[in-house]
Parts: sequence; C-alpha cells; structure tokens
Amino acid sequence: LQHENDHGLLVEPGKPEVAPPPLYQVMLLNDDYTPMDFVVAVLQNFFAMDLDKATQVMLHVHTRGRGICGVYSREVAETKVAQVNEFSRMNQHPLLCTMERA
Ligand code: NFA
Repeated sequence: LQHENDHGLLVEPGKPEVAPPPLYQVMLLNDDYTPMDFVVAVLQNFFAMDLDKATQVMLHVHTRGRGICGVYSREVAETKVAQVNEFSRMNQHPLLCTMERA
C-alpha cells in the first residue's frame, strides 16, 4: 500500500524513491547592529565562502535587506540556521538566519 515518505509524497513500499528531496534557501536578514566583519566571518565559516564571496553576500544583505547563503536539504538547512543563530547570540549580535522552500 502507498504511504507518505518524510517529504509528504506517496510512495510504494519496496519501490526505490527517485524524486529529489525538497530544497531550502538559507537566508541572512539585515539589521542595524551586527558588525559587517562578523557577518563575513559567519559566511566564511558556516557556508564555506572565500573572503571575496562572503563580502559580496554581506554587502547584498546590507543593501537589499536579505540574501541567500546557500540551498540545502531540509535537515542541512535546519542545522545551518540553528548553528548560525546560536553563534550570533553567543556573541551578543542580533543577526538572524532563516530558511524557506526554494
Ligand atoms: N547592517 C549592518 C551594519 O551596518 C551589517 C549587516 C550586514 C548586518 C548583513 C546583518 C547582515 N553594521
């Protein structure tokens, strides 16, 4: 009998699942207080960006209000969001990381 997999899709037991998992954009939101160099360090350390790319993305978030850090499966995106927000709070910065369906 059909049942739902982790992503809410109907699947046949024993039949291989070929559909890719849903993807999520991990976003950073601008604020007035988090230092630019802290945001750059977050992008380098949690999203594997080099200094030039991290600076570009930070300036995009700063000028446009939000920006995409990366696109991941739900599990990976949830872990990135939790780790970035924990790290920001640990350093007393209000930087906010969120995720949304791609
Ligand atoms: N707007 C922040 C500042 O002027 C920098 C910032 C960029 C914060 C990107 C959050 C995200 N210090």
